[in-house]
Amino acid sequence: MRSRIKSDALFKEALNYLPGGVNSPVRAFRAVGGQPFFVNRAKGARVWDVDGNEYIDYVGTWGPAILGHAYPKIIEAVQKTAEAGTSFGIPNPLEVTMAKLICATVPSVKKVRMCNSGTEATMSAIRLARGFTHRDKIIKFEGCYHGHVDSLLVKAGSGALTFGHPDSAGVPAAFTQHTIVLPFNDLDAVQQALAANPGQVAGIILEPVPGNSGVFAPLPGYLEGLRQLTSEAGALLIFDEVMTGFRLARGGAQERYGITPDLSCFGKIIGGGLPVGAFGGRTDIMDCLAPLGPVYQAGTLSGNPLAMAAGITALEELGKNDAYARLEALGARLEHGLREAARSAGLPSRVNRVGSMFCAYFTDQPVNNLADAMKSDRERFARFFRGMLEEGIYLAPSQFEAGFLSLAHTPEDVDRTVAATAKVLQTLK
Ligand code: HOZ
Repeated sequence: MRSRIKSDALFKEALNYLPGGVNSPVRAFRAVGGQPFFVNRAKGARVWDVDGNEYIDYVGTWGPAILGHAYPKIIEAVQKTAEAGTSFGIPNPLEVTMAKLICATVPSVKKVRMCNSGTEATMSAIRLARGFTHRDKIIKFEGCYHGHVDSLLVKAGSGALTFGHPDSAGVPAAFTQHTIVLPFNDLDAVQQALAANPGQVAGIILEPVPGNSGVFAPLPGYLEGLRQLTSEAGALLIFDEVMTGFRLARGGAQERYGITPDLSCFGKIIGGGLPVGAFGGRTDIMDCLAPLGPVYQAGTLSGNPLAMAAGITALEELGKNDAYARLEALGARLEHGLREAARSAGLPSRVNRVGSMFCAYFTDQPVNNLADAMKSDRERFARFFRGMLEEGIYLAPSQFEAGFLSLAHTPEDVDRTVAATAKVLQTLK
């Protein structure tokens, strides 16, 4: 057993001062058993805990670390920018550079507003969709997670699902009465909901590749169908690309699948590891935002120079050296290896992967939506997680999260992970 004496002591102390000992629920390891470890160093594809244990990291700070941890050019950009001031609350040139970069990389985004988290981005995009269309209802999908926005915490994924509160306490029923929740990958359900609520649906928000109930892909024609149905209904199509943006292709899932949403939400990668969010889209919609229009949205730290400097560097680096082809090759190698390991162990499993996002479920049925994901044997997943951790491989501590590859992972890291998987699976039979 790895020694975690220092981590355990820190967690004991943390429990006195932080609810559950953490600042974000999934980190508490409650879904997988055991206690969280505390990290004080990360580099490339590795993290080290305070007891000196090393792990190959497939969480990547929940997505942002696509270039690897402590990427030298990002560190340099943040240090240099910090010397000139950490926050101005006055427009700064880096905001313009960032906005131009996002608009140039994601063609559906003609104008963008920076904010401070993915939650802020989706919350603001929903408000904007409602203000623009003068309609109230929003369609979301089971298992999709759009941050901890009141009206979207309905059948939500991620920590809400992990801890059995997909509909959170503390959200008045009145706040979700305009939220329609449908199964993912079911166009008929969308068609029926739009027909049943004529002229009332402001928008449909979705993770184009859901990554908060594990990972599942849109079936062929699904995103195209949503695009067509929303256009016909006068509703906006809102892609939550907080996870998938700048990850599944430089232009995100919308580039990968060739779909043009009306609004898009971003976070994670565009901050290069600093807190950030953004939403953007069609000019006529974005111009409804204050100060031009009546939809209010604001933020003291929005466009923060440190976050802009880190994010700009990350996005520029992702434009170099076949970054996405390399991520795809690593993903394919991992997918193949995990499938082979499960086949040899004779365990029912499904490995879902889109680009550098992946998830393994312990079920023999295809996983295309939340109901399918719920068929996975979560007790077995928990044992798998703990076994992998002992082997020095850190996966997300919940069945309902995505694994992320980075450009710092090597084929050797992947092979080591596959070998560890094969070993751990033998113990799960
Ligand atoms: N909601 C995040 C992943 N889906 C978890 C963030 C965190 O715990 O840091």
